[in-house]
Amino acid sequence: MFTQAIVRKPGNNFANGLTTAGLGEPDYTTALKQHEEYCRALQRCGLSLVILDPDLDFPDSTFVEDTAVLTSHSAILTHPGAPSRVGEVAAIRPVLAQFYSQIYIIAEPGTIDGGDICEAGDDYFIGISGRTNTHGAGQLARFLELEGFRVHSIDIRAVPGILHLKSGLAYLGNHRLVVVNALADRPELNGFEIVHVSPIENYAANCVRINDFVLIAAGFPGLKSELEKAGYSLLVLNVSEFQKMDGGLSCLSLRFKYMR
Ligand code: CIR
Repeated sequence: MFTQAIVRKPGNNFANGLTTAGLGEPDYTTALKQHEEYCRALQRCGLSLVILDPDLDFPDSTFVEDTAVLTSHSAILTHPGAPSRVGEVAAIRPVLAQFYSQIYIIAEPGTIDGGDICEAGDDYFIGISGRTNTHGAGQLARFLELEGFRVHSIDIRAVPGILHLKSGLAYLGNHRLVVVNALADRPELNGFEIVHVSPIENYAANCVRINDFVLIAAGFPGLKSELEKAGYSLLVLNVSEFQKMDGGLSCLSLRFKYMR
């Protein structure tokens, strides 16, 4: 159950962020509209939003998910793996301090991008990627284990086409994961029911379960009908301009349950 989300509007220099997608330049006006619709969807899921202004010093800062890992008891500030994004964390800290009294920090040489961290009930999966290294994963695992979670690392460095673990994996609740084929056989996922994503729909694997809904990217009929058949209420969102910058649905918010 989530009650809150933090988002940051994209800035007009959003197109200067990092990308490997090769899908062309994002259109800023369309990105703003898509971001507004995303915010409305979060509200429809029952979340109260903190909507931060664009931060022009950091063109990728609309992808707030990468700056922190949030449990019900603590906020863990990351140290993003891309040097151009490290400074985003300082701006998120005071926002999280309004909600969390326990704040941990990932320290160098550790790096973590929040997109590599997937909570799955009592388990956490940590993707070891081009952005998240084993030092960061070790630090994060210790914080999470203190809170009683089981932690599993999944090395995705040899998996082509996924920037972060959650580019290829999402948790739906009830021990069920949405997973791209390239990750579906990983032993770390044993014990979870797997919803497979067809390779032509890999981008859709980055869906997000929020309370009674699942957010899914527009344009992926296979996964959409699979999830509908399984009984989920879907909110379908066009995030084409964020896809051009290697981002997706999960990256655009930090979601949590406010306990105080
Ligand atoms: C980056 O390369 O860091 C951004 N352009 C995209 C980050 C996407 N974040 C995510 O998947 N959690």
